[in-house]
Amino acid sequence: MTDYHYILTERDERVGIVTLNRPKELNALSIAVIGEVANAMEEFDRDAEIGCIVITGSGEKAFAAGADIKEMSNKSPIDMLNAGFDDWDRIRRISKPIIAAVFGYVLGGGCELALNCDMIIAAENTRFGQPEIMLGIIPGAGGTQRLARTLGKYRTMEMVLLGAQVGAKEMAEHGLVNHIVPKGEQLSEAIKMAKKIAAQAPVAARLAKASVLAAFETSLQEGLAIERQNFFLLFASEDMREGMQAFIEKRQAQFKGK
Ligand code: CO8
Repeated sequence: MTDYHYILTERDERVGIVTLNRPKELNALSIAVIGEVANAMEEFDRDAEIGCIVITGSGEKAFAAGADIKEMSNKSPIDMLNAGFDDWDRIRRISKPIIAAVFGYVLGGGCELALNCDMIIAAENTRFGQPEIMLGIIPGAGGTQRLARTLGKYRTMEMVLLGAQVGAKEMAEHGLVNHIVPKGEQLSEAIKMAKKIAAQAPVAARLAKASVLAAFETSLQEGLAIERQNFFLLFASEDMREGMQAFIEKRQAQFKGK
């Protein structure tokens, strides 16, 4: 693996783990941090030995307290345009499932990074929020859109107009958090779930993710067509033959990602 400055990467069996590693700055997401996250995730995405990715933060206080305000404070629109924000889109295009293991403050870009993931495991002390309005800006990496699609208009307005923070319990009630766990257990719980995903047929897992994400981009009719095409495509995979044969022979399937 490449050496990174602001993140840590490790593997646990078939799970690739990315840890934001600026605890003194509450894991603030500078442009360099997001670039490294995108690079590390792409590396795991290309790696046939990895079946699922987990992202978390270091320290006790925050998964990530947002984009780096000190870095952004004197930027012009053109600076921002040239700053490499395409890295957010690279993270959005990762094809393997990603689980966020969050705790403490999950604010601004930190909240948007978690929402970019496919599942969220949250410690019970997690506070989600989009406080950008208090800095004279608005969310810029998907917060208004992803929250509105799941939380609905009114609660999202409260988050983005007041910067109101929302606890893990309420986010879970609205379907934005998969599981709430005691503080300190979020990473082990996320890895446990990631290992189960990584044991599935890899191509099916990728196409399952792509099909679910299509629901956010398409009409129902188009989304159903994408699902059906992906369903048919999997009948060309060796893993489909193996999965069904293993069921018939009452044994564990041995998937190869082919
Ligand atoms: N950026 C830079 N530094 C930060 C950030 C941040 N977002 N958050 C905290 N820090 C730093 C503090 O400056 C402090 O540093 P120092 O010790 O050198 O003074 C250190 O981390 C510890 O923070 P605090 O002393 O403030 O800790 P507290 O426990 O008192 O407070 C809070 C914790 C409430 C989380 C507080 O730090 C805070 O409000 N942070 C800012 C939260 C915020 O406004 N986030 C939104 C940022 S804007 C954004 O995310 C836009 C996303 C756009 C995405 C890009 C699209 C293309």
